Amino acid sequence: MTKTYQLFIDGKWLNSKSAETFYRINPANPKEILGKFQQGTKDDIDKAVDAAEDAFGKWSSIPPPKRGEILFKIVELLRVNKERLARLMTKEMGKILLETRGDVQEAIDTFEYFAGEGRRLFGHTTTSELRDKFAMTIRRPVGVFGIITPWNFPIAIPAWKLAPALICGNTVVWKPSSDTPLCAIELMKILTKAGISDGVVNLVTGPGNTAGMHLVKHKKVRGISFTGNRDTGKQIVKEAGIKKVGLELGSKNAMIIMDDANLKLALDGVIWGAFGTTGQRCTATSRVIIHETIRKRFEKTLVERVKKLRLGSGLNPRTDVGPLVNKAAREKSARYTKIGMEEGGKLICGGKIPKLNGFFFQPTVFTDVAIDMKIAKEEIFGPVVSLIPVKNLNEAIKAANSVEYGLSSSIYTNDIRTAFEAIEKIEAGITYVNAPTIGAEVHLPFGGVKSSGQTREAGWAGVEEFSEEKTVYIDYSNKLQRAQIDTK
Ligand code: UN1
Repeated sequence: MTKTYQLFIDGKWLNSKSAETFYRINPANPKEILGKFQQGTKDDIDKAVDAAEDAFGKWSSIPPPKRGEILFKIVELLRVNKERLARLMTKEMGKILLETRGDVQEAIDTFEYFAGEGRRLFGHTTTSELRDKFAMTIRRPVGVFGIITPWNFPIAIPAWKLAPALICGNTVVWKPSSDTPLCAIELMKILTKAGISDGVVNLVTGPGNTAGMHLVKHKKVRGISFTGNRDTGKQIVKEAGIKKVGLELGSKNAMIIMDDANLKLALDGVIWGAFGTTGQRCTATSRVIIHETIRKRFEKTLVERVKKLRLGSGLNPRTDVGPLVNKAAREKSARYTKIGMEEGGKLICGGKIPKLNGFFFQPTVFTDVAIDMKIAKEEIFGPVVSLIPVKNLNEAIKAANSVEYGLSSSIYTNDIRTAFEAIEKIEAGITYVNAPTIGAEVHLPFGGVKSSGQTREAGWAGVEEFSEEKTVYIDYSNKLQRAQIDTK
């Protein structure tokens, strides 16, 4: 019997007013149905926003260290449930257990970091140009926040948003991806068990273009935080009106490998960066910009390694690469492979849908790719990597910057001058030296430039995303003092 799951609004599990549902299946075994979920509607969003608005006064007036105590409880519960959640996540979106454990760990780290922020949430004090006057800033919550989260990090990314939203005193309406509703429901259960009170976090599953967009447009919603694709991001900017909007969008991350690099290390980096999470990270290494003198040697060892990668269910400890999240994602990888060949890229490995039950695609490598080809410019979000040969660092940086995106980047070199030049000149929110483009840590800012987004989240940046800084002047001179005028 397929279990039916509900929405969570104002502390209660409810059916959607639409009375419509959708199914989620296991992408490694599409016959396995994981559950039946509610198709939330605009009415459900309205109800959730009202609940969040009602809960705001009480929640925002709790001292932040007390809110932090609840976040620490969430940490404990996530720890106890880590293995169970990881297994469920592997079933729901396909990545291997090693990685789903990492995903839950990222949520644990995030809640722990922000629980501690309850005792900081710093504003600052500064001088005044007038005598007997004090100047400082304090942090205030924004209000009701709408958060819209993707399926590729179905517990970690919600945590990046929920933890700072809650510690700063906001209340939340959360619309998760329809590919991972079960992970969202399980995380919601943990939040309630930890003592998050009614209306503070409300969960509405359902379609992005109706329920999600209604949340974005909603007059009572003061902030939106979205992680997902560029086109939805563009639409959100258009529709949100005047509210705080945070966007983490796609990318086309480049790894530069210079002729002096440790090639064994770079090889490990490409394998992990390009094929980890089956290439489905916004930080995935999708372009390898490689010095032409080492290119042939590198290609050979890369193909040998890629051919050894074992595809299969992520629950099997021998599996290296799991399935793509759904059929459409697999079609996209297949479509871009075809495009790559038509544009003159040289396919040296993979490129096919293997004979496996589930949405698998072979880890795929193209070489001789030019920067103006579609496979070098557009986000594929699958296990497809393109090698772009270059003659020197200048050309490498130019190639890295030739795309519209700029989230993560990396350079392999043993020359400190080369490394610093790349750090300075690559247009991206993140640059790794001698490490792949994936693997951000939760206490540092995360986010991109150009079409990758306009936000930084995680760490202190998360506090800034989810709070307003209020400026406070306290004049204790007992007379009218005019700034810019009475300054002698
Ligand atoms: C994403 O793919 O949207 O840095 C986030 C990383 C992970 C987060 C990825 N910690 O790869």
